[in-house]
Amino acid sequence: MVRAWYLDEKLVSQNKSDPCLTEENVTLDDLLKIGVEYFEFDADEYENNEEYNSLKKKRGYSYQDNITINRCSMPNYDEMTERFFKEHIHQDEEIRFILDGCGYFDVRDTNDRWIRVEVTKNDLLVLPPGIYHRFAIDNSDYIKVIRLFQGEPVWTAFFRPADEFEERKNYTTKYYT
Ligand code: KMT
Repeated sequence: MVRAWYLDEKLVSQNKSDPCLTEENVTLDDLLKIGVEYFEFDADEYENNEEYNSLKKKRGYSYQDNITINRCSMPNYDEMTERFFKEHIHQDEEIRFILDGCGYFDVRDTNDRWIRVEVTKNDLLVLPPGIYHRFAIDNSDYIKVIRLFQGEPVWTAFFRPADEFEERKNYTTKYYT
């Protein structure tokens, strides 16, 4: 089950891979209000899971691959994890289904505060295009995920400030009331 909470930025600056857990919990409804969607599927049985396959079909998630983030298995680990943790947007949805391990997606709320979303096995998270976010591996330094995408994948990240992008403008129009 996914957990989410407001971040204490001072704690993060000491160690980005620490949960930096606070008492300020965030619910799935709160996440939905900023366009972040959560689903749960059995990561050991997902291939024949009707709901998983119908979600993929309904959303047009035709592309799928796996990545594992871990110092030993990722050749450019330092560069990649640094990039993931730098605040950015994408022009498309970011869809990640966690097969194993643990990590944190930090997303900005409409007051520009960081919400930390802990993802573990069975969690599927969808970040909308244009949301400022970043990713940190947790202290165990291991996560294995499926990346889904609509059509040909584009992994380009636009680092903040990226307010001029159409997708960012669309995002703020939709969620900043
Ligand atoms: C991204 O684009 O920020 C990522 O793919 C994060 C790593 S997936 C757990």
